[in-house]
Amino acid sequence: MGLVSNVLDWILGPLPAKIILLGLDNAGKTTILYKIKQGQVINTIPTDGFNVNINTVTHKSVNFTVYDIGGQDSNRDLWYNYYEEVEAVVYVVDSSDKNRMEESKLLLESILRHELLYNCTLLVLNNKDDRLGTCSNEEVASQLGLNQFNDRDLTIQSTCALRGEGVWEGLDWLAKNIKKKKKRQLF
Ligand code: G3D
Ligand code: MG
Repeated sequence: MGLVSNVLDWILGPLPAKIILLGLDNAGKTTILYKIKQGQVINTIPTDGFNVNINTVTHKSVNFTVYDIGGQDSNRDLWYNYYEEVEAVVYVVDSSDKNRMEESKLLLESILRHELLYNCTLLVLNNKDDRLGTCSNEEVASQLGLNQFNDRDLTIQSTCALRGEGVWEGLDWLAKNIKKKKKRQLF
């Protein structure tokens, strides 16, 4: 199967996949985008505190277009403009910010309820794990109520965006998952 899969990767070339980085402000989204960046980051012009950074990253035969969507919740209507054809949501949590876990849970629920994201894969990045007294993956999974999303492909990965730790492991998982999904659609 490994050989067949490798030949398919070669024939298909890098698969395109649009992913969106979401989460509360200050979680570490922009730090993550810059840590994985290849080439130039495109920045939209900030309007009313809303801005988007875009970068394309090729990793493990997947050509990710990564959208880092910033801005307050009050601008959520603008976020929806980026939900079309999204393959995966990368949801970033500040594991040291225990006071905002409930807020983060509500935000994640509202995002995943959106009809355009009904079928997308979910990668939760439990960020800032370099800090003392942070929440473990299990604690964050429980506080975000991730088990309610078990009908979709999901995982949680701890990261330290500042040092880039865990971020590539998260992308490895996404690449594997996205390739599997696309091959399932082909056959
Ligand atoms: P956002 O895009 O989600 O709003 P940013 O968040 O990427 O702007 O990060 C917010 C702050 O958190 C930044 O600090 C950034 O350096 C810090 N940060 C991001 N990732 C990590 C991490 O893994 N560990 C630690 N300790 N800090 C992190 P400043 O001081 O620039 O506001
Ligand atoms: Mg940001």
